[in-house]
Amino acid sequence: RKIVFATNNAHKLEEIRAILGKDFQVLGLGDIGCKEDIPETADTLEGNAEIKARYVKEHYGYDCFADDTGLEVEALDGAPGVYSARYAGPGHDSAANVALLMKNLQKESNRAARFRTVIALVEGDKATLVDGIVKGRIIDELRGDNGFGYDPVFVPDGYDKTFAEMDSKEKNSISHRARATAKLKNILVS
Ligand code: ITT
Repeated sequence: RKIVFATNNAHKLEEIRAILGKDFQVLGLGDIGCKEDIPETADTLEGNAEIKARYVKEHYGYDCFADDTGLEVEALDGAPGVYSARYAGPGHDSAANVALLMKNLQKESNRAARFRTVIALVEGDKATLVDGIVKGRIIDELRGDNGFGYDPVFVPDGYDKTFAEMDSKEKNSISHRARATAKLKNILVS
C-alpha cells in the first residue's frame, strides 16, 4: 500500500519506512513534488501533526500522515517540547539545540525526560491522532553517532546507552516513533 508521510526530515522518513516494513511504500514530500515549508503554527504536537497532514491532503490530494515530535524535560517544565526543532532559535541546527539543552541542565540533578511523537493520519476529511512515548534521562555529555537530533544525549529507561549509540534496529524497536507507528499500522491495516 502506498502512503504519503508529510516530513522534510530524512531521518524520520528512514525510520518510519523501516518500522512500517515492506508492505508499505512510504512517499516523502519530495516524492510528491512538495518543496515548500509547511507552516507549523500550533502550540501542541497534536495541532502541528494535524496541520502538516491536512496541508498535504488539501494542496496535493493525497491521504497522508505526519509526525510531530518533542523532547519533554521534567526540570524544564516540559521544554523544549513542541519547540524542540527551534529551541536555540530560528536558523539554528540540532547541534545548537542540544548545546542549549546541555547548558540549561548544567546544574540540574533531575535529568528525567521523555520523547513524545504524535502522528496524525488524514484520510478523506477525517483526522486520527495516535501517540508514542519513551521515558528516559538526559546525560551531561554527547555519546554516539547514530540517529539524529537529541539522540546523543538521551538514554531510555532500562538502558545505559544513548539512542545515538544504538543501531537503527534497536532504536526502532523501543522508540517513541516506533510506538506511535505501531498504532498507525494497526489503523492502516484494519
Ligand atoms: P518535519 O516537521 O518535516 O517532520 P522536523 O525535523 O521539523 O521535521 P519536528 O517538528 O517534529 O520535526 O521537530 C522535532 C525536533 O526534535 C527536531 O529538532 C528533531 O531533530 C528532534 N527529534 C525528532 N525526533 C527525534 C528522535 O527520534 N530522536 C532525537 N531527536 C528527535
